[in-house]
Amino acid sequence: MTVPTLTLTLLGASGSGKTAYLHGMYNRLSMGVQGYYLYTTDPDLDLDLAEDWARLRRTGAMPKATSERPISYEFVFRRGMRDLMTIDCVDFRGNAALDRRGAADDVALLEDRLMRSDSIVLALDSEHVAEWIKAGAPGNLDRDDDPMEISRFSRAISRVFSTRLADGDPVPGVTVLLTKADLLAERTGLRASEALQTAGRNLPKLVPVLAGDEAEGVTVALCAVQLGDFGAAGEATVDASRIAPKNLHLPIIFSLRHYLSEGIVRNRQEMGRLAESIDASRGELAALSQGLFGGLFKGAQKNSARQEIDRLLGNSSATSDDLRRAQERCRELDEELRGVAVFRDGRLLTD
Ligand SMILES: Nc1nc2c(ncn2[C@@H]2O[C@H](COP(=O)(O)OP(=O)(O)OP(=O)(O)O)[C@@H](O)[C@H]2O)c(=O)[nH]1
Ligand SMILES: [Mg+2]
Repeated sequence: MTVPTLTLTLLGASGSGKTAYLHGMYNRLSMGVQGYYLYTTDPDLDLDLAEDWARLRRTGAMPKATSERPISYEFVFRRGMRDLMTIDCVDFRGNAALDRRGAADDVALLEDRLMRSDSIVLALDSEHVAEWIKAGAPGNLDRDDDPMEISRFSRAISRVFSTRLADGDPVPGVTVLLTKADLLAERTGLRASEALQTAGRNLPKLVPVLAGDEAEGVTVALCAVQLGDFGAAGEATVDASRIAPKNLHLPIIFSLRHYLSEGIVRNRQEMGRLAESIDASRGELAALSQGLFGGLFKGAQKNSARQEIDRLLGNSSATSDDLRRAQERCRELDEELRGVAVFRDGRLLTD
């Protein structure tokens, strides 16, 4: 099985915690979670990320706000000795998705990238999600007064969905990432798990494009992650003794799971096509073998029909091996993902 490349794009308002999440996620997964590891193909980048994390632990210095020059990462996701997936990830500043085209180079870059993304992560700051929960989880958030900028991100995402559907391509999997999850409990007074469940049940009201009736063909995971219990200040320097990473690996595991299941659908279709071709070639061979006459000429035709059948059978067995391996990996990943709320076609599958 060749190693697939997953194009992943992070969206979310400025200061919602995208860069911090990426750093924390890398740190967590480079140490390994249940046999899964992440590493960067560029060893210098691995050193940069490791140094940043060591500084955070030592001094509490958070990564800087992202500039108009997005930062590209190429990660490889590995299980045991096998590379499972390359993740092509670019970290944009939040406003790259909100500014006018022409305002800065990264605006067009992000738009183009979003169109060819396999996976989109929408970061929502738990501070604001908690406010929404406290207000009774209402629908129709005021477009002009939403610090999460959900309606503008939704428009960008739904443009991607409709273009992909029109081209007959699968739509990207989406993770709604509740960042700074320490604030869920702190701000709502609920237990974090209760607040998360409330957010899950009401996701169609928070982000209708992802979880409402209109979300046909869309798969969405809801994950709450945190780097630590830093409170709401959003400071450039936090209290290093309060670093307490939670769930940072789950969104990537979900992306891998979604990507593999898309591959399974394609593999099944391919198996169906191969089975039809094999039947057709066998029919041809049987027809050629029936008549008594036509000697030499038919012999050559029969040989070529036999060769074609062998070739198709070879392809079919390789595809079925791919399919079996992908199904096995999906089962393993499902174990990891137990407890993550997943929506398909706008309906909650798990809680
Ligand atoms: N309470 C809490 N605060 C966090 C956590 N993670 C990040 N923060 C705070 O959020 C701030 C902003 O995080 P960034 O990662 O820079 O945000 P961003 O989305 O990349 O911002 P832009 O690059 O401007 O779009 C950090 O400086 C931290 O103070 C967390 O787990 N808990
Ligand atoms: Mg950033």
